[in-house]
Amino acid sequence: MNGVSLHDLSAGQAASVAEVLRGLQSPQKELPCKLFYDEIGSQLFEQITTLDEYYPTRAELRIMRAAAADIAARLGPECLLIEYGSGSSIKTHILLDHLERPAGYVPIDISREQLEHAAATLARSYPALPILPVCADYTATAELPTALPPCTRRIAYYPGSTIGNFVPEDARRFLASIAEVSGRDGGLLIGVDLKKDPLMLHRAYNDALGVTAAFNLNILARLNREVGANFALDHFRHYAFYNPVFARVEMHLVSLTEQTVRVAHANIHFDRGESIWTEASYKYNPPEFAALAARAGWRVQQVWMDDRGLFSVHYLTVAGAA
Ligand code: AVJ
Repeated sequence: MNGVSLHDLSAGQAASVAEVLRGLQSPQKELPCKLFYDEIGSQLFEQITTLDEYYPTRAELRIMRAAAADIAARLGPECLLIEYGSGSSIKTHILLDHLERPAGYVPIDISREQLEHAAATLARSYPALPILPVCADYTATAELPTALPPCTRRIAYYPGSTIGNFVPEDARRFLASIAEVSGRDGGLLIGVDLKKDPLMLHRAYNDALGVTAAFNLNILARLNREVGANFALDHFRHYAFYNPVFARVEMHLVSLTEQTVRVAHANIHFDRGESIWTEASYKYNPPEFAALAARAGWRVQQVWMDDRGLFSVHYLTVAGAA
């Protein structure tokens, strides 16, 4: 693998039975959205990013292309890039093409196959760049297992508006833990999806080809494969909508019948119409995100948006640092 060696903290990355059962046995059934990203789910997500209706990826790429030189100037020379949820690392290519003598790249992802593939691709494009991939659930462990190469400053990169998948209090906690890893001189480059026409949001999570539905339902297929569950996928409906009270898209899997499903050693009962909540995707206006980040010890230095105002990329530094 081009001399790239991977740190694996994922313990085989199987879904944790205890965490799954805790979610399915609570009054509002829920499953953690990180379970979407097994090999099949990561491929389905890559397909989502190419859909006509799913605007965020294209909007963020447009911002990154237009602002790359600006961003690189902000980040400065010899920075160490630490990417949370690196996925296919496409946006990272744009960044690395513009950074001045980057000290290294640390991609962190829960999907081992995708991480290996992305790290190998980057190693071919940037043969001199130290790449230190970490396979981990970064929501559970903020600490990095590797000795990091020396650098001018550590830059956390968190694209894709994945911060929106946390409820705001968890988002604050996660941003605060990133500040710990980055240190006093650290920076954070983060993609944040913006509030907008709710019908546009609705379409983005209800695409005509049904890829988002397949992505949502794959979580049940995964439980069938990995923890000995017997979900009948055609007895559940993908249901996604924008909730303006909470400024979030909610994705659910709604039971179409009264049914009992075996999950590991437990029986889970569903009433007709009962849902499993699988994902929240919060949307922020720039001042709202700045306020959230401030509560985590970050100060916004600059915000870039696409010309249609759909998406934003924020650069922040640790508040109180020089
Ligand atoms: C890009 C991971 C943040 O909330 O939009 C896409 C994933 N879920 N369609 C998002 C997702 C449904 C997603 N993230």
